[in-house]
Amino acid sequence: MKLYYSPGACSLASHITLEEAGVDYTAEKVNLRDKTTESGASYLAVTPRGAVPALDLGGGEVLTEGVAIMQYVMDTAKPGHLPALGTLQRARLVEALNYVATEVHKTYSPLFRGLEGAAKDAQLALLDARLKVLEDRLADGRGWLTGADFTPADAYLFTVTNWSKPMGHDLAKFPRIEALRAKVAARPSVAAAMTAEGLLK
Ligand SMILES: N[C@@H](CCC(=O)N[C@@H](CS)C(=O)NCC(=O)O)C(=O)O
Repeated sequence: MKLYYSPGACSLASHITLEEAGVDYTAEKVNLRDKTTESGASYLAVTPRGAVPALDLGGGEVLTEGVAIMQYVMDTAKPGHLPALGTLQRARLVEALNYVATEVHKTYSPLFRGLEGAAKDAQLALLDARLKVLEDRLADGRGWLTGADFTPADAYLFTVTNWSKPMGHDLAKFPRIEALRAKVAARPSVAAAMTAEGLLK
C-alpha cells in the first residue's frame, strides 16, 4: 500500500499508524498547492478531494479520511489490537478520533489561512476551549487519550498539536496534553514517520 502525505500535515497520524502496525508500505509526498505528487502525477487523479492522507490499497482502491485509514490499517494489520467493533471502548476510540478530526483539527485550519487580530484571537480562544475538553478528560490519570493503551487517537492529537507553535498558540496551559505529547513523541513509530517526512534529522 502507498500513503500519500504532506510533511507534518494531518497525514502524519496515518504515517505513525502505519509504522505502529508494522506493515509494508511506501509513502509519496504531495504538493498540496499544485496537487501534484513527488513523482509528477496528478494528485487529483488519486483523490478528487485533493487532501492528504490517502492510502492506495492497490486494485484500484484508494481510502481517504484519516479516521478511516487509521482504523483500517490497525484492524487489518493488527487484528484485535484496537478494541472490538460493537464495544463501548471502540465507540470511545471513534469518539476521540472524531473529536480530534472535527473539533480540534478543523479549529486549527483557519489559522493556516493567515487570520490576524481579533479574528485570530477568537480562533485561538475556540481552540483553547476544544483542547480543554481533552485536558479535563486526562485528569483521571489515564495513560492515553482513550484509556490505558496508546491508540491512533493519540497519534492524531500529537499531530495536530504540533501546529500550535507555528500558529502562535500556547500549549503550556494544557500540561496533561503536553505530557501526553512527550509520551507520543518518544515512540519509535513517531521518530520513524517524522524522519521519513523530513521533520527530524
Ligand atoms: N477530512 C479529511 C481532511 C484532511 C485535511 O484537512 N487535509 C489537509 C492537510 S492537514 C489538506 O490536505 N489540505 C489541503 C486541501 O484541503 O486542499 C481527513 O480528515 O482526512
